[in-house]
Order: sequence, then C-alpha cells, then structure tokens
Amino acid sequence: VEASIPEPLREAWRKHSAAEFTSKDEFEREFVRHIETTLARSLYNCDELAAYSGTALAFRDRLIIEWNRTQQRQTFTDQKRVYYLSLEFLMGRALDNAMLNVGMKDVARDGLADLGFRIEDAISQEHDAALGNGGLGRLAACFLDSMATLNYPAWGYGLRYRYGIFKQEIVNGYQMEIPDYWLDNNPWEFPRHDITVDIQFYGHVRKYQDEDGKVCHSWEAGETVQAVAYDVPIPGYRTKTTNNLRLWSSKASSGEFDFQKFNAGDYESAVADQQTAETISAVLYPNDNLERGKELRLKQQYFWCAASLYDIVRRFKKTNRAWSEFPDQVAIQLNDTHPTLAIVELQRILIDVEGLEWDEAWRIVIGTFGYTNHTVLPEALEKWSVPLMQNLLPRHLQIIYDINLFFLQSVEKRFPNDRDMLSRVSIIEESHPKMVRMAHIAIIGSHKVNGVAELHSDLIKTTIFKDFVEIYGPDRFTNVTNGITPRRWLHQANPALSALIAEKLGGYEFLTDLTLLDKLEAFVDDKKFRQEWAHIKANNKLRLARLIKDVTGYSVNPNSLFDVQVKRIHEYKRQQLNIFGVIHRYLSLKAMTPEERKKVVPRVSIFGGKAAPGYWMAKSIIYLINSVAAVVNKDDEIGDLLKVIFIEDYNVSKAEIICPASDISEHISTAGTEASGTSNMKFVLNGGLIIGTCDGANIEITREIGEQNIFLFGNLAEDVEDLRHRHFYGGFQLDPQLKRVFETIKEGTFGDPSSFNSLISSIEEHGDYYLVSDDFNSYIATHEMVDKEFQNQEEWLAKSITSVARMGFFSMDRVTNEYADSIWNVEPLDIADEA
Ligand code: H53
Repeated sequence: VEASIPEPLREAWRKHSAAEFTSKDEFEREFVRHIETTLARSLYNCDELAAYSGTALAFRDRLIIEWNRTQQRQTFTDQKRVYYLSLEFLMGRALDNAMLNVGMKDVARDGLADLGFRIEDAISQEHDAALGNGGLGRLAACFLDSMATLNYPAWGYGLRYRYGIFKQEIVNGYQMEIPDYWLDNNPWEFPRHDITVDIQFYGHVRKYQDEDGKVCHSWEAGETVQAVAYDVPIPGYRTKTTNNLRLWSSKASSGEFDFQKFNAGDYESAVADQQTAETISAVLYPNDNLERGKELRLKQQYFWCAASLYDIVRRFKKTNRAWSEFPDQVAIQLNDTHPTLAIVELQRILIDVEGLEWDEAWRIVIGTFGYTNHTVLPEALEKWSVPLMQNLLPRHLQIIYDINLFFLQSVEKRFPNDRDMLSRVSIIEESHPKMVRMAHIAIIGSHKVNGVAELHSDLIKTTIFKDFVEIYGPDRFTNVTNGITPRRWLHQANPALSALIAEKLGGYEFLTDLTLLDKLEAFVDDKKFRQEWAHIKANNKLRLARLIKDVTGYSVNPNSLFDVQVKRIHEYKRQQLNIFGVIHRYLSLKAMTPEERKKVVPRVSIFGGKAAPGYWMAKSIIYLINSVAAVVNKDDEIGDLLKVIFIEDYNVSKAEIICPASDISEHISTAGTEASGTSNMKFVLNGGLIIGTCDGANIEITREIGEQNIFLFGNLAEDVEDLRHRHFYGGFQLDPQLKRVFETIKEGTFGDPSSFNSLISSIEEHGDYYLVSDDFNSYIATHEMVDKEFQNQEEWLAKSITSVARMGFFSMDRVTNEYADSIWNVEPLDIADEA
C-alpha cells in the first residue's frame, strides 16, 4: 500500500505529520490550544475541570500518535495477535496513568503550575471508567496495561456501557444505587462511525442444498442491531506500544430506523425501535459472582461476541491466508464464560458463511480459544435456558447441539456404558427447562483452560471439571496465578514508596521487572530506611484519614491501626465475620477498666464495597456495619480506641488511596471460595500486612513472603465439606463468643434487631454455609496477635519491608508472559527492530 503513494505526496504528509510535545513549553502550548479551541474557553473561565480536560486532550494527542504507529506496525509485521474478550474492564482513571506511562508527569506538573493549576486537582476531576464489578474486571484492565508494556500485539474487546457500575450512596445506613453516567467529557474514546457491524437476533434457520448438493444452513434474522466501534488507546509503560481497547455500542441498524413507519406518521414507534436497540449496551449488569439468566444479558453477550469476531475475521481475511492458519494468527482469550458464544459464532462463520467442513472448522476453533475460569461458586456458573437460546439464537442452538453430539459420541467411545458420566459432562442439563452449560462449551471448545491461583486450579480439576480432566487428560488444564500491574498499584498509587524503592535500587527498573524488589531485603535493618518507610506509611494514612473525613465526616486518629476490608460485599468474602469481630472488640473494650484500656492499640476498622442491588443479604451486611459505626463512633468511653468506617462508593480511584494506607487488610473468605483475590496483592505490595484464610492467592502470597509475615487463620478448604455436613447432621454448636455478639445485636444495641434477623439466622439456624462460627474463635485470636505485634513497630516494619521485597511474583507482567507462552503462543513485537 505504502509504495503506491507517490513520494511528493508522502513528503507533504511527513512534513505535517502530528508530533508529540517534548518539553514543558510545548505541553503548555498544547494545553492552551485545547482550552482555547477544542474547549472554547479562556484564561478567564478555565476551571479545574477544564484544566483536567486540557491536560487530558494534550496527552490524548500523544497517545493517538503512538496508537497509530503501533497499529501500522502490527499490521505490517502481521504476527500473531491476542484478543482479550471481557464483558468488564474496570479501568479507573486514565490521565495519571497516561502521564506516568509516557514519562511526562513532571513536565505536566510544572506546566500546569505555570498556568495556575495543581496537577492533583486536575487529576481528581476525572470520572472513573467503571465498566466492571470487581476482581474480574480489574484483572482485565491490568492485562491491558501489561500486554502493552510488554509490547504484545493485543486488543481488548468489550461493551461500551452507557452506565457503568452504579454509584453507591449510603442513606441512613442503607445502600442506594445511583446511575453512573460516565460518558460526558470522556476524552479517552474515539468513535469509529465507519466501523460498524450488523448483528442478527431471533428469526429462523433455513436449510438448503448448494450446487454440489451439500446441505447448508442460513440464519434469517428476525431483528438486526448495529454495533459501532469506540476505540480507547492503551499506553504501555515507557514503550512505544499503544494498544487498542475496542468497545462496542449498540444502535438501531441503518435500515432499522423504519422510514416507512416514520413516513406513515408512526414516528413514536420508530423511535421506540431505536431505543430498544440502544438498550443492549446501556447498562453493565451489577452482579459479581452471580448470574441471573436475563435475556438482555444474553443479547449483550452475543452482540459483543459477534461484533468482535466479525472484526477479527475481517482483519484475518485481509492477509489472504488459508483458514488453517487462523490459530497461528489469532489467539482469543475468554475472560470467564461470558464470551463463550464466540466459540459457537466462530464455528458458525466457518461452516455457514465460509463453507468449511465441520471437522476442519472445529480444529480451528479449538486452536484459537483459551478459557479462564474465575470461580467455583455454583451461583456464578452461567447456564442459559434452551427455550431462550432457541428463540434468540436459533442457529447457535443447533450448532451447540451438534458440538454436544460429537463430543458425547467421543466420550461414549472412551467410557462405554457410563451413562452418568455422559449426563454429567453433557452441554445440556436435562432440567425443566433444559439448560445450556456455558462452562462445558468453553472447555470443549478451547485448547487450554486455566484457573487463577494454585488452589483454585486444583479445585476445578478435582471438583467441577473433574470429568473433563478424565476425558481430555490433565494437559488441557493449567494454572496461571493472577497478578497486578505495579505501574498503577505501586508507582501511581504510592509515588513516595515507589521513589524510595527507586532510590535504594538505583532506578525504576523494578516497575518492569518486579522481581528486582528482592534487593530491598538488604536494607531491612537499615535504621534510616525503616524510618523513611514508616514515614511514607504515616503520610498515606493521613491521606486516607482526609478522604474518610471528606466522605463520612468522621475524624480518625491516624496513629491507630488501620484495618481495611474493601471489596465487593458477598457472604463468601465474609464481611459479616469482620463486623461481628468488631462488635466482639467493642464488647471487650466496654468490659475493660480504664487502666486496661490504656494498653489497647487504637483501631480503625475500615470497610468499603458495593452490594449487588438485588442481593438482600449483602445489603444487610452494609446496614449492620453502618449501624455499628453509628453506635461505636459516638461512644465517648471508647473514643479513639475503636472507630468503624464505611467508605461509600468504593472504586478504583479510591482503592489507589486506600491500599497504600493500610496497616492490616482482611482477605477472609471461606476456604475454597475465593478463586484468587487480587487486592491482597495490592495491599502487600504497598507495605501492608494481611490477615487471611488459606484461600486463593493468600496461599501463594504466604509461600513467597514467608508465614511469619502473614496472619493466617481458619479452617482449610479440605475440611469445608465435612464441616458443612456436620452443621446439618452432627448438631451445631454456635461459638460462644459469637453467641455473645448475637445476643448484643438481638438486645437492640445497634438498632431494630429485626433488620439483622436473616443475617443471624443464616448462621444460627440455616447451616452457617460460610462457616462464620467455625472460624470465629481463630479469627478473634489472630486479631489479638495482630494487636500485640503492632506494638512492636520495629518488627512490624521489618515484616512490611520483607514482604514487599518478596512480592515480585505477583506482577501482572509475569502473568501475561505465562499466558503468552503456555496458552497464546504469541511473541512480543520487538519495536527496537522497527524503523
Ligand atoms: O475474579 C478475580 C478473582 C476473584 C474472583 C473474581 C470474579 C469476579 O470478580 C466475577 C466473577 C467471577 O466468576 C470471579 O472472585 O477471586 O481474583 C480475578 O480472577
């Protein structure tokens, strides 16, 4: 293509080609230009929001220049690409990240100061991009950062929700949900109105014979919706690579806005059609680890999978390669089962549209896909009802039945007469109505299935997917323990700590090779270093105390032990265990003499997290936390010895303030329920210690940092089944200390006890599924150890430093390289080799 453009023309383009600002002066020029022209403002009406926008636009220009070059380079070298399909990308703010990644934050800070602004004020104007619920969505965002930083040719594909995860307000102690309309003033997306795909729904399948007499299928649509691409540039850290996140937005198909109706005077119904189409990408489903089987969600899934695959296939076809080379050029990673329909859609494209034979097509499909499982919780495993699928995606259901038929035939051959096995592994669950088990399609249609921490990967192999291990052998299953990007979660969130580490290690290389942190261990006994370390933590606690004052009105003593649990509210994550522990602490404090109280370590128990709007039990937990806070925080006898804080609307940008400020954080899920957890890593990387169960990545964190540096408690995963069984059949003895806590609640100490009935009865009467009572004693005892050890600040600091030094393993870069080697088989694009 390049050669076909005459040299003089190329020269003219080159001469005027957009250039990146390289100095403070140039940054200021770009800033003022955007303020005065793009934003139509001036010196006289440039507020902080405008200053944010001007800065963001200046940096966006830089990103887009690099983005263009990266895309050209990737197209030109034409090597294998990765496509990361995720319904959630919990990105948080982009400006700070962009400034740090391109290495121009100091330039921007000085430039903004010249023009009358503090960079922090500009940064804090940005609305979080919150297109996700929790860990799964944040993992996807960390992937994008790492893939770009490591120069992998990689694209993310997701949905451009008009409303991200709701904003949480606490009103009288209760969670209220406020829609999150985040798209106004979002400079980070580029609408691509020229990149559209028509997506079909409903209708029927027509069977016909082609000229050679081959039986073919054609899906005749009942409804068509248009997918429009919006691109978000993803800069890598200190690299020229800027990758792409493509988000699809739905609108009525051009033919769909019915001009017939319109002209016939039926304007309203024409507009209604338009709105129905737009509903598909309107809202992120606010559930984490819970699937509800709603038709609109299935529509979202297909809409996004079909648009993404169309795009991927189109890109592949431009290279004129044989279809058999597809898996050598394309790796598609499925983030949970949400994009499983992509497997079926690719098979459909290959056989119905491209005319391949079934077996050849299926080999290509399997070679292309990898599936990541993130949970063993039964309520989170996706199943879609057959009638629903039949109606919405009739051709896909046929293909699913065919996949199942061929699969079951092969199983039958290997395990003759094992009817139970067949019904266990079948894609179709023989219930009323019948259900399509998405995880089974994902396993059967992928060449690799991975869990996200060692324990979790073992559990899927021995429990929910056991039969599949027998069928395929153990090689299809693997583990890749999760990680986090040190750029956002250390450098950006905790600049002072990052700078101190850089000073000791002689540079910032640890940000791209986190194992270099191990050199810090040499300084553990260095007095001055320890002091600086402690000083940084103290400042970070002050920063959090200010946030707490801002959002709750409570003043907390920054010298207290900050005890943090921030994550989605879920019974399995056991915020109830934490708040019951807090009540126990309160009762103990009340029972002490003034002399005894003098020896107590003051504590602030900090909670944050959203409950799914329909999850009653989770909402009761939030209400209990706030009710306890209301009583404890105004108890003068207790004063600073105990404060309880619920930080409303926990999100990525708040996490960046909270994680660096913890002394201890809580990762206390019932053993075997939390697949990995990633906030545990964020806290330890920022020098906080953790209290946790032997669950998810806590186990590997312990192995890396040493068990003397973590507070582990509670029953083990292998004992859970037995304990649950005993609750029902062996009689159940409520832990006596927990009993006292329940009595206090029932006496009305924290308001109308009936509000907490279901919370208590789930434990007292309904089997205590999450083993709160079984773990209570060891939880309390472990917290007493925490108090004791916190009093020895020197020892505590040594643990903190040692732990950080040993966290190298949890870098997202290690994770990304493992996926690249063992699942995707892709190489980084070496940009040093490029002109
Ligand atoms: O995925 C995280 C894990 C975490 C797990 C979480 C997750 C969701 O956020 C949503 C659905 C789901 O099935 C799993 O709960 O343990 O760290 C990333 O792997």
